[in-house]
This record gives sequence, structure tokens and C-alpha cells, in this order.
Amino acid sequence: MNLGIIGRPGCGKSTLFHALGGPPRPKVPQTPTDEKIVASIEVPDPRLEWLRDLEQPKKYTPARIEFIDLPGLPPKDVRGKAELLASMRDCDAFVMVARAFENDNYPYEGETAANPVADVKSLRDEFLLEDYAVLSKRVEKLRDGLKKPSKNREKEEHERHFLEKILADVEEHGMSVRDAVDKHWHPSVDASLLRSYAFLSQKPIVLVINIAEGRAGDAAVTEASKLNPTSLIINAEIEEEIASLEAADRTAFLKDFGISEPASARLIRASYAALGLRAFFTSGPDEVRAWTIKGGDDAVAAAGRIHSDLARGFIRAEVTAFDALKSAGTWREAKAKNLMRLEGKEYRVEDGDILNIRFAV
Ligand SMILES: Nc1nc2c(ncn2[C@@H]2O[C@H](COP(=O)(O)OP(=O)(O)OP(=O)(O)O)[C@@H](O)[C@H]2O)c(=O)[nH]1
Ligand SMILES: [Mg+2]
Repeated sequence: MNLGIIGRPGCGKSTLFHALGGPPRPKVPQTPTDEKIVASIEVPDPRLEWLRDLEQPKKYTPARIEFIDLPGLPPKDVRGKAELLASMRDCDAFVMVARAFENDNYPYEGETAANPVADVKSLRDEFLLEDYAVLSKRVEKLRDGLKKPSKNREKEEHERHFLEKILADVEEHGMSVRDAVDKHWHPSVDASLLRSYAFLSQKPIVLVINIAEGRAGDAAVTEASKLNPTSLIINAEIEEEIASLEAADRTAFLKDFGISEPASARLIRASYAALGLRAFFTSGPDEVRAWTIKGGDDAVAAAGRIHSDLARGFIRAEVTAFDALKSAGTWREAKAKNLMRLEGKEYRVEDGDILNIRFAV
């Protein structure tokens, strides 16, 4: 699962990518046709760190997600923009960066001044227009197809009805493609269809307002941060500096500022959640490890993440909630207090569950 780091040119995407742990790249102006750069990044989790301190395991394995550093999306139609939009459609979610610092090197449309609110709104408008183009093109194609014989007539009819309802709401009621899809979605619609349109406005977004030092309280920053359900105010340049420190220096630096972790750690966790992912843990002297599942996954699916044998021969899951273990302090104490439960196949695994799968093959 991946998140594309997107935004207008020069808003600090590459700086942020590096701050998250991605490889540094030369700071030269980039063009939309540049190759995208991908990094697999560890998801920092204080709960997993607590388990590591408890178990002192031989191996420690946090969860990971991928971030992609994409070139800036220019507001104007330029060469390579279509390719860039196509790369964006391939992403599972976005980290959208809005610029709240002055940047003389990257003026666009004559603007060097920061306007994070306009950044977010104009990007969202562009997504809606792009989605509308995809939608209307597809409907047109399906209507044309009616005149010709087809093996998949029934399926195509189904799809056309679904898309026409969406199109009508978008055209007549000014509804966003995203809202219209939500409104008309029902289980008989093939989920892979929706994936194949890859509507930009449907992708989950973590919004980052990238600020200059001391500007966190600016009215425009506050206003911009309210434009998305999940948003973080970050100074990407400082985050990049923190990321480049040696571990010991970093701890000292954070302590000086009275913070327990860099903002980039919160951003990675917010990104993980935006992808709809949850973590469960396995914990013992050999390995302390986080495993990634989708929200709503059951115990068999979780077992299958570890090994297909565990899913095939699943008997029961021993489940201890992380918070329960932590408040007990030790496994011995947790057992004495009966904090471990036995759960069956249908149990929906919760974020932070520590699992031990009983199985036989
Ligand atoms: N003041 C300030 N400057 C920043 C911040 N983040 C990035 N910059 C500066 O903005 C310039 C552009 O940063 P990049 O990270 O290359 O921006 P980008 O969005 O990747 O740019 P493109 O890929 O060309 O679209 C650099 O000079 C950075 O040092 C920030 O948080 N505060
Ligand atoms: Mg860049």
C-alpha cells in the first residue's frame, strides 16, 4: 500500500519525503516527467517499542508503508501533466502538501507568496474536473457500445446505469464525483470497476500544511488545516534536519524541545490509518513484530498474514489487548488477571491486539 506525496511545485514534497526517511534527492527544479521515487518506511509505534523493551527480542520488525515522491502538479497544462496525473491515479492515498512558506524559486502564476488555502482548494477542484473527464468519457464509450453487439452487454448495462446516475448528480446538482459515488454505490456494483476508474477525488488524503518557522498560528494555516478531516501542521525543513541527526542527538534534540517524537512520526501513523490499515502484534523472545491488516479483518485473515499454514489449520487465537498487557506490566501479571481471551475464526481483530495463533496442520 502506498501514498503519493503530491502538491504544487516547490511546496516541499521532496523535503518531506526525505524527512520521512526516504533517500535524499538533489534539490534542483523538477519537471512533471521526472521519475517517481519510492521508499518503504517503518511505521513508528510506541506500543511496539514498549513490547521490545519488555521482551528484549532477537528481532524487531515494525510495519512498513510506501511513500512516493512525485513531481509538483503545475496548475497549468504543461507537457507531462497527463503522465503525472496517471501516476497519481496509481496511488492508494495521498499526502497532500500545501505551502505556507514563501518560496521565490518556485513562483507559479506569478505567486511566490504562500497561500495554503488556495493550494488545497485548487488541487481539489482539479481532481474533480479530472474525475469528471474520466467519468463522462466512460459513459460516452458505453453509450456508443450499445449500437454494437457485445458479449458483456448485461455487465456494461449495469455499469452504464451506475455511472449515468453519478453523472446526472454531478452535472445537474453540482455534486462531487466522490459524493455521487458514495450515494449510488451498492453491493451489486463490481468493486474492481471503481478501482479501475481510480478517481482522484476518492482517494484518502492526509493534509500537510508545510510552514515556515514560527508560523503555526497564522490564520491561513489554521484555515487550511480545517479543509481536510486529517491534517498536520509541519515544518518539513526542520523535520528533515531531525531525520538527519544521529539517534542519540535526535533524542537530545527532541528532549530540548519537550517533545516525545518528531511530527513526521505522527504523519506516518496518520498515513497508515488513512490507508485503512490496522496493526496487530506478535510478541516473544524471538521476535516482536507488527503485522498489517485491513480494518474489519477476522482472526483467520490475520493468521494468514503470518503464514498460510496458520490460516489453514486455525484453531483459536489467544488475544491480549496491548493496553491491557501494558497496564498489567508483565505477561505473568496479565495471565494472573486473566487478560488473555480465546477467540474463534470470526473474531474481528482490533488495532493493537497481541495474537498467538493456535493451529494444527
Ligand atoms: N521555509 C521553508 N522552506 C521549505 C520547507 N520545506 C521545503 N522548503 C524549501 O522549499 C524549496 C523546495 O523544496 P522541495 O522539497 O524540493 O519542494 P518540492 O515540492 O519537492 O518541489 P518540486 O518537486 O519541484 O515540486 C527548497 O528550497 C526547500 O528548502 C519548509 O518547511 N519551510
Ligand atoms: Mg520534489
